[in-house]
Amino acid sequence: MAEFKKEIVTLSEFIIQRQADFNYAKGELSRILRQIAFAAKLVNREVNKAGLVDILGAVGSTNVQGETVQKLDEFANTKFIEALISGGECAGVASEENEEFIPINTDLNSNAKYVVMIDPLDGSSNIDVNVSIGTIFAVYRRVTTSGSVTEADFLQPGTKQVAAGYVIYGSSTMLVYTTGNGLNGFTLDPSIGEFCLSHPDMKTPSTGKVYSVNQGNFLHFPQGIKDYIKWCQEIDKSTKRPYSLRYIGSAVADFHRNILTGGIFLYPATTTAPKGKLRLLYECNPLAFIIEQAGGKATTGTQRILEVMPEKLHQRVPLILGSSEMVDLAVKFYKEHEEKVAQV
Ligand code: P6P
Repeated sequence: MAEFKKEIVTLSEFIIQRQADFNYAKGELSRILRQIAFAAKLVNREVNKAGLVDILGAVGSTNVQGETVQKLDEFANTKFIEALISGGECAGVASEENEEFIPINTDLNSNAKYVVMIDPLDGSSNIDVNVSIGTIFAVYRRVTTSGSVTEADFLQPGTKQVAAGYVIYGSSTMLVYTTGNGLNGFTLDPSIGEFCLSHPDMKTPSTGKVYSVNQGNFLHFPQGIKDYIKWCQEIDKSTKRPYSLRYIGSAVADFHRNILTGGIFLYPATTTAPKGKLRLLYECNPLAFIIEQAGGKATTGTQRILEVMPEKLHQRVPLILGSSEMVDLAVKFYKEHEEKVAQV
């Protein structure tokens, strides 16, 4: 009797299988997810050629056909927005690349119920040095009921997300997403051009031995964060310290490694960046939704990220996220000092 291999589950098949889990049974949210995956494949193809661009014409110049060679983050932005428009289910997009949100008012999207917030190519400055980069996205139901979307459709708290995910363009390209029923990772098989289920039901360890922070900002951190980082560096066998500092400078790459190994990522407020650096709508909220689905936590230091009420499209917030026990301890250090300062 022939032995049959374990079936390959493609992202498309998985979305259809899981449609029943979620009230996107009508297929609208499925189509948005499939369009995002399609655009990710186009971006992946260009990112992988990035090193060759100099031969083909430096990015931002014109190529032999006289076409402008787009910067890759602009290229990525264009491809994700075009894919969302052609999917017919997206009423508007807020992108890191665009100062204002983009209403989608085509006939095809006239009944669209969803809006998407996206960082099309986060960490793009790392492309030239061949470091992993990523796409981060969040999907919400629109709150306005007809006509063109308004800013209110985008200034929703992270708890209202119906889906979130990231793509990491690394040694392999993966798409990891959640619709609130667990977290699943798919690895692109270039030989068949399909994202295939490779990391079912992802969970992050409750603790780890890795902390990710830009140590160069140490002197500008709040005292409580400095105290926590010093704690990570102390020698203590019982808690497997000192921890290792792993910081790639590409949030998706640091986040993805820490989800798998356990760890904590910190981008706190500093004297030079009083609100932190990472953006609430299309970086912190989707990563917070994802990490919570994996059993981890995400906070500003004083508030659960998903409960922050957005005030501006490109709002920055301080971010501490990762393994639950590590986040809890970092917050304890942070609050202890804040309370001392308050008592002074
Ligand atoms: P810094 C990339 O520019 C990014 O937005 C994130 O991907 C990354 O985590 C962070 O900035 C790095 O910032 O200030 O440490 O270089």
